[in-house]
Amino acid sequence: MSSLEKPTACILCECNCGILAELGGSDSRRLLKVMGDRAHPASRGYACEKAHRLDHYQNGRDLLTAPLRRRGDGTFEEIDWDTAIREVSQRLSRVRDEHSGDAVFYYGGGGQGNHLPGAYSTATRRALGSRYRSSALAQEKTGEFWISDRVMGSSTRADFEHCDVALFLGKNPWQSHSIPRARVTLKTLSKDPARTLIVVDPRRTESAELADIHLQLRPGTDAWMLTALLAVLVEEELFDQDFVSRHVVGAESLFEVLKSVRIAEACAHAGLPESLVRRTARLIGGAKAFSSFEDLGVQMSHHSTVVSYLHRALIALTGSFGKPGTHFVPTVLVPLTGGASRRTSPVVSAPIISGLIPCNVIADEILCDHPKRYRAMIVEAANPAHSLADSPRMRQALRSLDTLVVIDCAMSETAALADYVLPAATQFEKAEATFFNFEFPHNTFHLRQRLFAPEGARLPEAEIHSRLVEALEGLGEAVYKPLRDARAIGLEAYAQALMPVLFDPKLSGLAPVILYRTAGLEEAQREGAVLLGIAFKAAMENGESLARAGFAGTPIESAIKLFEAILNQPSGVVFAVDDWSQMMARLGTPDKKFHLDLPDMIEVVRDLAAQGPSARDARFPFVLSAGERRSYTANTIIRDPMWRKKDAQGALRICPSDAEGLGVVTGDSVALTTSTGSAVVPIEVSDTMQPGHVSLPNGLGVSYPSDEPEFGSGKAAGVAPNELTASSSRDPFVGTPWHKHVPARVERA
Ligand SMILES: Nc1nc2c(c(=O)[nH]1)N[C@H]1C(S)=C(S)[C@@H](COP(=O)(O)OP(=O)(O)OC[C@H]3O[C@@H](n4cnc5c(=O)[nH]c(N)nc54)[C@H](O)[C@@H]3O)O[C@H]1N2
Ligand SMILES: Nc1nc2c(c(=O)[nH]1)N[C@H]1C(S)=C(S)[C@@H](COP(=O)(O)OP(=O)(O)OC[C@H]3O[C@@H](n4cnc5c(=O)[nH]c(N)nc54)[C@H](O)[C@@H]3O)O[C@H]1N2
Ligand code: SF4
Ligand SMILES: [Mo]
Repeated sequence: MSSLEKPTACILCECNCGILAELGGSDSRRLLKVMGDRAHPASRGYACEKAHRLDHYQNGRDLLTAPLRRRGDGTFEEIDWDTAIREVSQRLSRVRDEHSGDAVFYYGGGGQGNHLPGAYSTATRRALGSRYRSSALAQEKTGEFWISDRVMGSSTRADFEHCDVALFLGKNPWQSHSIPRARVTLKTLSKDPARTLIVVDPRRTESAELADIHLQLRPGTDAWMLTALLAVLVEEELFDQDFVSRHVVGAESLFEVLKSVRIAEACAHAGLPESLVRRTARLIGGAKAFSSFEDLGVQMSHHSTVVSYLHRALIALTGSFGKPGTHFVPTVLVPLTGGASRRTSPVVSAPIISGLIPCNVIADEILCDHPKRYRAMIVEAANPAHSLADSPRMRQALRSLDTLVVIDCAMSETAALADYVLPAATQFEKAEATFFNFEFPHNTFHLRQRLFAPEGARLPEAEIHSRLVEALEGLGEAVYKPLRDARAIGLEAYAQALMPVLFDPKLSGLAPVILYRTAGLEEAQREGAVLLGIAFKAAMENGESLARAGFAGTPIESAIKLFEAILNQPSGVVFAVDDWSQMMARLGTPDKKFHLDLPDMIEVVRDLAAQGPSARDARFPFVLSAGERRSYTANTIIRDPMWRKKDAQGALRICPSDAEGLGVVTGDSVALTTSTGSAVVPIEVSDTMQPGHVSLPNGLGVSYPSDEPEFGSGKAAGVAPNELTASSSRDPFVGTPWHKHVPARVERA
């Protein structure tokens, strides 16, 4: 490692691969060169092509440099931090005092790699009495969380490195990753004749190209495909009878429905040859170790929650849990998953899963005269004006709020609508970390140290929340001073002095800020302070896993050892070591069994088996998948369109016969229309697509000040997918959107 090579992580997807960044340039503020960091315990030197373009994030032209306040005429003016903190805390506390903290809604808290803001924001929310919140997870994963919680009381991940049969359901890991070293794992699976890679996707994706079996079903028909697959398992007695009798409750009620399924018909509904579905069922049923992963292709499409249930049934009935190469429950530092709470949303009574309001009802919860509507909103490290369904209505909702405060490092579509924009340090201008830690049996955590001082007036979120909490609660030296004195003695004395704070009902909710102000960390790691509290909680809950990783002792001792290791290992640390033998005990159900007798799900499976997919609206003969992950897409984390080495305008992919029917070729533009809106977009004719299906990339259509004539100053490159989606098109149980199945019309432009 040269002196200019600094360990950090890529922030463009949830893998957060460890990288070494070579810093330089005239101002020494550029990421000149990036390579995979072999010392990172999970990615072990792996990085994909996107990481090489991170300088476009750090040096984006629309990064904010000062707090902004909206003027009466709608434009922004720069203000100083003292004014910003005073006015924001006054306006938010006024909403709280007039209507209760429930009227202050919090959205975001982190993107793909920055989860410390969410940890600090809990203190601000506590100070405001704000209880309702949401994040991107509530437009993708809450169906899976809800079902997993009901079936097994926990959420699982899978061990693709050691399985002999791998299934990707509505997931294209070649581009989207989500598992460590995805391309290496896919290629290894593909090359090994003793192992089978199965991909379920209506497109022939890069992952499907490598697969032994590609189930290229019709969009939105996964429920029929899975029902047929499970019915074959039952009919041919391919399921794991021993596992089912010992570890599964209620399988009979599902079996009863599956026995009545007309397999040939269900396969026909999915557009798949029955022989291929049977072959797939036999491979999965006969697997020594079966691993699977479902993602947006099913979670954002018809019957999403039912598909999550059928997927869980496939895991349980094949006994694919708790042994190498199958599914496991990871030890987590901060739990991100959870079941339904007893409360519902205040206006439309939507379910709250994992503590999150369904994203598709947020606009409904604002745009009404209901006394309990949200009147103020804090948006942090998220861009809901771009990422949530029906952007025109979302903009209307955000504009109608009494107060919108946005904490972001760039002038996002959401920041552009705010009353106050608070400029955050970028992820390389502060210490940051991800809580997407799902490795097994060795689980890893990486606190990245800051690479640069924040530019202009940008501040780390930890500092912003501390100032807000101090303004709201009068928190200050009376609390800080004794803790700083203890810290001067050592970490042990400090941790002891913290105990009364952590157990004080008034102060415990403000602990992240107290830690930040008193932990006395070096500048490059300062935002890591909250991790001492998180480590303590982990030591209380998962002491044995931490001890096996070398952090043994009382919870305080264990937490201090882990905290020190996190600070001293700039490429990441193994914080938990587990064993397959503990897995059954990790099921969160009271009897430690899988529960497949969910009457609501079984009823839907029965109904679906009796009928086919619903007929298409003749006005919209195409299915649009709005938001495909491609080589140079990363949500809206990088806003400069020049970061994309290819496909700068984000072409709409369409199959050759459909293109021929329209009389268009690659590079021509078409008009793409849905019930919500219309856009003109260039096409790419691709034989990876099937007739009637078109696919638009994710994360495009963000505005950016650019000199490039092809983009025009301040104009957006490409189509923002949610100008075309509808918030009513969503799962009936949990409210997740059906972005992958938007009825659309394609015409020559
Ligand atoms: N390059 C890149 N990587 C990313 C991201 C990014 O923006 N860019 N974003 C990250 C994030 S936030 C997430 S959540 C993940 C998402 O990762 P993925 O879920 O893998 O991403 P998508 O490309 O949105 O959808 C996966 C596939 O679903 C398929 N699909 C569409 N309709 C159906 C259907 O009816 N049935 C089935 N079975 N499949 C269908 C699509 O053809 C597509 O190939 O990616 C992460 N990684
Ligand atoms: N139609 C359609 N819509 C989709 C999807 C789809 O497939 N189709 N995918 C959905 C999915 S899976 C996801 S996860 C969401 C993602 O959507 P969002 O969760 O809304 O997040 P991002 O687009 O990742 O935007 C992240 C924001 O964080 C800012 N940011 C970056 N670094 C920092 C930082 O250090 N601090 C702060 N405060 N801000 C920072 C960026 O400037 C950006 O404005 O989009 C969803 N929307
Ligand atoms: S985009 Fe994801 S897989 Fe690629 S280098 Fe970054 S974190 Fe790793
Ligand atoms: Mo996502």
